[in-house]
Amino acid sequence: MNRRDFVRLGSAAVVGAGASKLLPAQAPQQTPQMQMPPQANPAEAGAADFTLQIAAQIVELAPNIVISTVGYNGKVPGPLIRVREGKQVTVDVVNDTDVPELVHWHGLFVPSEVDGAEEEGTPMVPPHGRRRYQFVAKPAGSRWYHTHTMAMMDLHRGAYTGQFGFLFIESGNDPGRYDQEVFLALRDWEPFLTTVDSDEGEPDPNDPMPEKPEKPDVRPNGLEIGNQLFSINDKMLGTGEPIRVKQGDRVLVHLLNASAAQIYSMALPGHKFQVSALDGNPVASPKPVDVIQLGPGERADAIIEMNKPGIWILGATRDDARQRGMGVVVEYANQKSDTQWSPPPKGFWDYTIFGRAAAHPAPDQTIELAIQKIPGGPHGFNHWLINGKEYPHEQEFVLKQGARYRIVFRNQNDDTHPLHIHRHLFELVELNGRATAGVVKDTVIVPAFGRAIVDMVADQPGLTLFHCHIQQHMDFGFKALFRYA
Ligand SMILES: [Cu+2]
Repeated sequence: MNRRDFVRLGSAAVVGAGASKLLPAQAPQQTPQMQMPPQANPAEAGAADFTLQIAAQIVELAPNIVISTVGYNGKVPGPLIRVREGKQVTVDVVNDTDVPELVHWHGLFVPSEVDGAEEEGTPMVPPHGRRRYQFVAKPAGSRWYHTHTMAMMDLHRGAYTGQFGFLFIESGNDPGRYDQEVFLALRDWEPFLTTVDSDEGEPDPNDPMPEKPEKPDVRPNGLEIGNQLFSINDKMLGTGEPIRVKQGDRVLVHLLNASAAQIYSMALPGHKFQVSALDGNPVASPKPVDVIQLGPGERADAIIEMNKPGIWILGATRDDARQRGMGVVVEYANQKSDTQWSPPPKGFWDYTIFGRAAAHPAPDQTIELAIQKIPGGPHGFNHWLINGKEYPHEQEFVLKQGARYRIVFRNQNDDTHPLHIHRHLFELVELNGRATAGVVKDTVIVPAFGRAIVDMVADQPGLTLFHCHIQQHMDFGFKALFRYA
């Protein structure tokens, strides 16, 4: 691999001044990304476009705070993979660890055999072995790649490791003017098991909780995941390079929650995020918001207009997470002030504000998925049931190719879950009774005792995994396979 193939994302992962419509004469700046050579036909040539080497590595989160994990190519996040939509992509994965691995291409339309889910039949990358993944890059937008192994009680496997990276698929459509593009992955480190649940902030007092049972479950809760350290990409707040801006700049941020367990809300005091895409898919009604909330697996693309000079923290609204590293400094040119943080105006995240008035074709069939918790089950962990059963579900969910399904997620427990369906996109129809259209996602947060309804067209034949993107929930029963008839 030569130097051009890889980019060290660094603290803020600033990958270059972007396409500026206002500066048409300016030559595009050379950006150090992994770009596909346009002329190559690597499958014939035998060479891969990209190689991911899975190996143990250390990450210096801050001076004197160095953790040990497993990552791709010695970097966390792994290399930014940036390709044009429709391109055939060949990725060689070399596994320099002692355990079988998988790389999942999150949000892509790829066949089950290359999707990177053992449940769907993707072959493992054997310990000290290698496998070639080949797929067509689609659909366009902010996607990502990550390991999909089970971790169970081993907090040094699966999504607890540094095996994740950005995968950006270019559409060629006009992204609008921006001066700088940054990729920001939210992460936590050094997980431990605890009976104390992380503070996810105040619940919305107006949350209708349509799935709340009449009698509360009084069984004691099982062990939850806590974290000691937090970062954006590989750096704790204040230790990496700041995002350097000038007044009037428009900064395009690609946010990814790459945590195994935690939901995060992010803010930049004095500024708004103009949200244009969720999970990489353009939203019907782009809107400015003070806070972006992301569950594990989710992404958001937003433009920030830099019109409040100073030195600011773009950080987690949760104080303990931000104070222990989740943030990055945004520094205007020629400013000498202290680094500032102030809590954002009060509000609650609502996907439906990015939609339009609801109008959905009638579905061919409705699939109900009721999610229940068995608190503090075997090993002291909560176990998870879908329609009364832990994984596996043998023949419950059979899809007819081309049919439109309305899927009702009934979250009948007191936890919030980011629900992910592989290899497909779905459109939000309703969240806790609020109707919407034009919000297309691959992962949706269903609040505690909440209900989300989505429409999905069965247009990707093959085994399709559905699961909670919280690693511990997936490992302890919270997954199911959809099959095509
Ligand atoms: Cu969950």
